[in-house]
Amino acid sequence: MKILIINGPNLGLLGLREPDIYGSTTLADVEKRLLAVAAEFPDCELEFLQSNHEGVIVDRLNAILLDAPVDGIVMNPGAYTHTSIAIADALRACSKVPALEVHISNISSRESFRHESLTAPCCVGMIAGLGTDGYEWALRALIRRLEH
Ligand code: CA2
Repeated sequence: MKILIINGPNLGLLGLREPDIYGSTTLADVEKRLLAVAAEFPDCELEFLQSNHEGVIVDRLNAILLDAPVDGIVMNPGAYTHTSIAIADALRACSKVPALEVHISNISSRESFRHESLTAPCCVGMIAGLGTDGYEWALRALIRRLEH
């Protein structure tokens, strides 16, 4: 089972700025934690991508249908959540592969421009507001879904 973990723009700064909103855990810490979770399951492989570029994320999603298949996706599209028809279309194109959207903060309780997610309707579900723990819950939920 191969799962792609995508983090969008500015999430490479996790733990380094704005700890009041996003906490003090770094992206490297999150990825380490997710690798430990994956190791609990036989044959579960993770691939990580963090990019500040919309096209890089679209390219990786398109590659799922071409030469780099995966079984599931955990994605925090960052600010592209609220703006990117291109990422939403790319997710829709590979909708046979379940995707779970993660937000560290509770986007519903923040500024109104963060309330709408263009990408969440293309996912099987969304976890928001649980801090960086949300990535772990998303990965576990996805693995459970893929196992059954
Ligand atoms: O809550 C989330 O996970 C968000 O996807 C984070 C995005 C924001 O635009 C979304 O509305 C909600 C922003 C990510 C920026 O990450 C930073 C981390 C540390 C320091 C600065 C930015």
